Amino acid sequence: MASIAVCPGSFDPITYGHLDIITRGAKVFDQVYVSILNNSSKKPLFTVEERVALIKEVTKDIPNVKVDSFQGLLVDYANNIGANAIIRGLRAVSDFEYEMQLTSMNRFLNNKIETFYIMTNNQYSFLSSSIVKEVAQYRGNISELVPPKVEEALRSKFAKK
Ligand code: COD
Repeated sequence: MASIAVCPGSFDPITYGHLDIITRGAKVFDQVYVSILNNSSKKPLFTVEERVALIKEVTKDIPNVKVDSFQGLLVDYANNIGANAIIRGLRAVSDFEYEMQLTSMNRFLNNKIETFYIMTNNQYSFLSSSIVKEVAQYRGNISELVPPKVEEALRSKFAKK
């Protein structure tokens, strides 16, 4: 049986921290779905379509990665695509409380789906999409934080604002 994992998130936008987790996850699982939560109550900087396109572009060299979006419960989505694993990244102790809550709730909802945590590469432990957006907004240097296509997309978003 093929091992299928979903790496869910907002990815608004994808950073080198996310990409590190995806790349390492793809070495362990046969297929990794990078799946964006389509949440109408949030106001993201990038539309779901823009985020899908950026993730496709930066993961194009990883053959076992698929990019998708979903609405509703993560465990239902995982079940629908035949995934029995969830991949999440852990940056610091501060992530732990939220992640424990998320994993416990997901296990309560469907105990056949296991969550696997990948510790961040130390060089990305301070990195988040929110911080990257803030630095980009004030024209700071983000070239070591996001892939070039994402940097370009951020520059053009903030040039319009
Ligand atoms: N290094 C390593 N990992 C990182 C880094 C970094 N620098 N930055 C982010 N990550 C990891 C995050 O820890 C996460 O695992 C992943 O990358 C994606 O990050 P985000 O911030 O884009 O994703 P989140 O936290 O916004 O995703 C939340 C979900 C979409 C998973 C969650 O809201 C969800 O499942 N919603 C669906 C509704 C549901 O099922 N709810 C019930 C469970 S509570």
